[in-house]
Amino acid sequence: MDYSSFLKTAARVKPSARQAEFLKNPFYAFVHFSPNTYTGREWGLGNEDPAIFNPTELDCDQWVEAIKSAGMTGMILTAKHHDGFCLWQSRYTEHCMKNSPYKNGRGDVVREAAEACRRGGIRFGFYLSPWDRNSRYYGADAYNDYYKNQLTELLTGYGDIFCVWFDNACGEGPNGKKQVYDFDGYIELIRKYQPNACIFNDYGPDTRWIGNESGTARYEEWMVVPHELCFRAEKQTEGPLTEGSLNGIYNTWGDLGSQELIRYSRGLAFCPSEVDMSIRPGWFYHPEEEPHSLERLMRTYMTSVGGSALFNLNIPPMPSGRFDPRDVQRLKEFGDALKEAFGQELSVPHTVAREDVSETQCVFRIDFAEETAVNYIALCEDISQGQRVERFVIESDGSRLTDGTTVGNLRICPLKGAKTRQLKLWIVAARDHVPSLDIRLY
Ligand code: FUL
Repeated sequence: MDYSSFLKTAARVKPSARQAEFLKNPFYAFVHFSPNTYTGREWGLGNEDPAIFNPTELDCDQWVEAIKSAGMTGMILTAKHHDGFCLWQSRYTEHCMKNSPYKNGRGDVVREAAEACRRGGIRFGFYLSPWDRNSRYYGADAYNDYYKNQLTELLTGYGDIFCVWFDNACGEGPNGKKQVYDFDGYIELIRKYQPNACIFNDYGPDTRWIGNESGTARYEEWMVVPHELCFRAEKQTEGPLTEGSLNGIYNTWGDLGSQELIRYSRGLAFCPSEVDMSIRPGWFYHPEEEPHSLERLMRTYMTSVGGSALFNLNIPPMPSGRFDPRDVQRLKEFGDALKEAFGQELSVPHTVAREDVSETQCVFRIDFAEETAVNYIALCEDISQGQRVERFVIESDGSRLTDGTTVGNLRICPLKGAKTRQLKLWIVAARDHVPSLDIRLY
């Protein structure tokens, strides 16, 4: 295969319908709630007494309201974390709400959260930790059945699920053994009962881990990545173009999608990355911690959602079962700041004209009726066609304002109120014919 056909093949790696749908709402919430909330731990030991889990003022509507105030459109609840405690009435274990004093052992936090999401018009999903430090089955085949039984309870009892989240954490269980997870079996079950749910795992199939928990996204983020990395996603091409190997590729690598890298891949997959970060240092609630600054949250949004990734922001409920007022306030400030920045597109009349320069280069000329201050320009590729743009430059009245590499799902470029009569967006390199681009000005 010659180099240009290789790039065209890479440009044609496409999202599934479920991924394309998911990418339309890239900002959603994580909620970490478990016995850890009452012990101050981040990873529970698995031998916690279920009686300590006792939210006396549980208010999932308060969660949903706070989540919505930040502009988030979904919630993923830790139905079970590594400590193995189940936030619902599981038939398969006693280590669950049945033995919590909450509602005299009849409580179901998963149900309350799912119903609050439905009432509030946001999507609901769950995290079911494969690592389980409580289950006596852990370390044997029986554990995979146990896990699948619990998955089935969650997939069939709580309405539409938009995301099933699981990591690869695999420590020792109560009997000192580690587990070989049947991820293929888990995925099959999710597809069977909730075919529209996106599945997050470090290695795909539908979304993948950004590689850190500090909210740091890559400057150049590709949704088209080597199947060697996302081996649970569908392999859509053959390879390699150049003999070599990508052994050892991992989410923490700085480059996961450039031409220089993918030429060694044995096949490419479509798998967007998710930035997962907590609003505070810990995933679970610790009263002494403070929420991150508004500035940090905005920066993370700009580089994740605004850098073609997804943003899953965790808010940990307090032992009472409510969000901390400090977090509620920060979420509201965050939502207000996002509305202020992106609530309304520029109203100054302008025209956009496209001129193709070569097969893979073009220029968009934006002419304003009058001199206009532009804070942001946001670009979106038509990703149903794949991801193509590799480099772009933005000029104002002949001088360079900014430049960048990938566009993908969304690229937000801050222009800091630059005053201009004419902007030019040069697409300097693309993997195939430059796709139709949606250009928004703020
Ligand atoms: C990790 C877990 O070990 C952390 O406790 C947390 O749940 C984070 C979101 O995922 O794998």
